Amino acid sequence: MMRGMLLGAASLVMALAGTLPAAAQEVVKIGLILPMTGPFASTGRQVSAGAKTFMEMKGDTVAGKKVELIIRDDAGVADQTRRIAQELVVNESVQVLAGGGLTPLAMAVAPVATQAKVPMVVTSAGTAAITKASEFITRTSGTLPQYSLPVGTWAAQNGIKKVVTLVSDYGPGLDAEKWFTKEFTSKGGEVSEAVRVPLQNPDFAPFLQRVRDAKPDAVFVFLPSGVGSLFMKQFADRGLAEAGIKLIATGDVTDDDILNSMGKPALGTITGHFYATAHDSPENKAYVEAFEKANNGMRPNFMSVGGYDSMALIYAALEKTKGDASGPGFMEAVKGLSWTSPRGPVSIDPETRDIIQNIYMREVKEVDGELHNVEFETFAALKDPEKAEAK
Ligand code: VNL
Repeated sequence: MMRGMLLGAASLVMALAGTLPAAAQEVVKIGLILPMTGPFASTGRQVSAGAKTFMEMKGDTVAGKKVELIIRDDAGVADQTRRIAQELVVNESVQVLAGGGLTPLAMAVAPVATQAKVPMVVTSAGTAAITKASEFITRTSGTLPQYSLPVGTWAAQNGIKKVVTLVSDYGPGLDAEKWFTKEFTSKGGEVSEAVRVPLQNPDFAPFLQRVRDAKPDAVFVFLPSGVGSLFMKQFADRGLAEAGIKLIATGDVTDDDILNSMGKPALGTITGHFYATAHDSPENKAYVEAFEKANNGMRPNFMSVGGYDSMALIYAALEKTKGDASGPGFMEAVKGLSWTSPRGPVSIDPETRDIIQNIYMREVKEVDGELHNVEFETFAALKDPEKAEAK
């Protein structure tokens, strides 16, 4: 009898010893797949640095679980993104996927997320249709319709009558062209020509000549992050500003990461976007400070905030599910989440799983000897217009 009790107590102690450390070490693995090399490496560098900054600021545990971030390079090639996503889910037992540096890369993950029921948090890509490709996709960047519509409103209200649009010829560019044009023309403006440039290795010169010949009041531009400096140089070389053509764009063109290198020709450019390094809030001040300290003074751009907020979203969802990362429950938890981002207040639209956020109109100005996107007007709590229209 006594011996049995002792044995029972001993095995209870052993059982506790066996489970406690294991429970304390339970891990949630997050697979972040990004273009860390190739022409869009700046996006991978910024997104991964933003995600890591979140973990440095908020710690690496949530809801009693240890968070492990696995970063993989897809070099911007969609077939690789899909292969890496599969490999991470099957061999590494990753419970949440994140990344999607460009639209084709985000789209490549959609079937993997659906099949494996693994959530995918899109940090960067901006084509509206992406969140429709899988019930398991949510997004912390935003959509090109969201960034472009306010630029159309602003242009119509600020004496611009005739515009030529110039966009990269793929998903986000076509979305930008459509929503700038729709808004601008509905308010009385005229879009006289729609120019589309190739995504890969663009030479803007012949396209800028077409813009110049059309003699518009302004050219509205979307180009993916990282391409803006080359464009700005050719815009200046071709003398479009001297010809009286104003540059208006989505903030992807005056990306904070490379804005300083663009120099004087960038001054006065008007853009719409969700994040500027110069955004004035205590949350952003803390973010910029932590980011620059951890990254040798590198300036955080909007891509980094997509990365930071992907972790903010994952942490908040896991808190809600008490650490359970299984797909369907996680996706339910994501719907309606809200938090204060370095960009301002954000929430996840429970109907579309896309992000609801402020879009700011900004002007490139010199502040303390550096170029910045300086916000001057806010379009508050915008939903993705493409999905709002479809309803
Ligand atoms: C996309 C959209 C890519 C906006 C971007 O930079 C960007 C995309 C790489 O959807 O492919 O700034």
